[in-house]
Amino acid sequence: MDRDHAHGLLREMLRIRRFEEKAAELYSLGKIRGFLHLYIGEEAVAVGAMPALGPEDAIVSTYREHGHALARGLPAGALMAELYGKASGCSRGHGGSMHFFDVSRRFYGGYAIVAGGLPIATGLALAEKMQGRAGVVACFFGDGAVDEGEFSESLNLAALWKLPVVFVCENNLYAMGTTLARHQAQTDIRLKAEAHGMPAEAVDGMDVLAVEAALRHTVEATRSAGGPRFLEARTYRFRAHSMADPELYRTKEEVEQWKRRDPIATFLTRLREQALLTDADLAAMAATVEGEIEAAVAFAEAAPWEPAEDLTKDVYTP
Ligand SMILES: Cc1ncc(C[n+]2csc(CCOP(=O)(O)OP(=O)(O)O)c2C)c(N)n1
Ligand SMILES: [Mg+2]
Repeated sequence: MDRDHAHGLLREMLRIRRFEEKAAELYSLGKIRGFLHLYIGEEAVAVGAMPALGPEDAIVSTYREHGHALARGLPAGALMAELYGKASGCSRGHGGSMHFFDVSRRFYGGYAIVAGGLPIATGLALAEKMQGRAGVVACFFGDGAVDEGEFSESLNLAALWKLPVVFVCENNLYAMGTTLARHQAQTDIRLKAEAHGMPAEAVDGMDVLAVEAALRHTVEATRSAGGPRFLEARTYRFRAHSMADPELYRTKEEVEQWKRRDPIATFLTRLREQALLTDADLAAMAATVEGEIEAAVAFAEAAPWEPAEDLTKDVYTP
C-alpha cells in the first residue's frame, strides 16, 4: 500500500465525517434547515470510488450526497453555504442539502427523488457514447431505489445500448425504516442487474481499499469493453435516516455491532499495524481537516443571502 495514497483516503473520510458532524451541530442550532441526510458510516464508498474516476467522468448521486461531493473535490465552503441556503452555495442556495451540483466538476446532483438519478446517469452515458467521448458515468443510489420503475428502465436501456455507466448501489440495509426483505422478494440485488444483462458484483462497502479496487476494475471494464456494470456496496449508516427519525426500526445493538466496523477506525488500525501512520501524522491530518471545516463554516456564515427579488428567478410558472 502506498503511504501517501493511503493517507489521502483517510483524510478524505475524515473530511466527510467532520463536515457532517458539524452540519448536524449546525442543524440543531437552527443554522441549517429543511432535510439533512447524513452519510456517516458510509464514507468508504464515496472515498474508495473517486480515485477510479477522472475529470472526464461524471457522477450522479442521491440526497445523501455530501460525501460524494466532498470526495469529488467540490469545495467544503460552497457546500456548507449551500446547506445554509446562501447565495455562495454550489447551487446558489436554491437546493440545500439534497441538491449539491457542480457542472465544472461533472457532479450532476444531488436528487431528492429516490432512483431519480438513474435515468439522468443513463442519459449522460448515452451522450458520452453519441459524442464519441471516453467518459464513464458513476451513478450512486440506495437499496430503496431498486423498487422503482426507473431502476429497471435505466438498467435495461443502459445494457441494450451498451452505455458507459457504472451503477453503484449503496446497500445500507434500510430504505428509511424498511429493510430490503420487506419490499423485495429477491434480496440479492446483483441478480436483478444480471437479469437486465450486465455483470454485477458485491463489495464490502466498509473497506475503502476493497471499494477502490472494485471501482477501478469496474470503471476500466466499462471504459474499455463498453456496456454498463453493476456494483453493490454493502454498507451501513450510523445515524438516523434524516434529522427527524426516531429509529424505531432497528436496535441499538445492531448499530453498535456495525460501528465496530467503522470504515475510518478499521482503516486507521490497518495503517498503524503496517506502520504507515504515526500519531503525529494523524494529529496533523485531524488539525488540517478541522481547519478546513472551520473555514467552511466561516465562509457560509459570511456569505450573502440571495436578494429577495431573485426568489422567483428560476420558477417556471407564475
Ligand atoms: C420516488 C420517491 N419515493 C419516496 C420518497 C421518500 N423517501 C425519501 S428517502 C427514502 C428511502 C430511500 O432509501 P434508499 O434508497 O435505500 O437510500 P438511503 O436513504 O438508505 O441512502 C424514501 C422512500 C422519495 N424521496 N422519492
Ligand atoms: Mg438504503
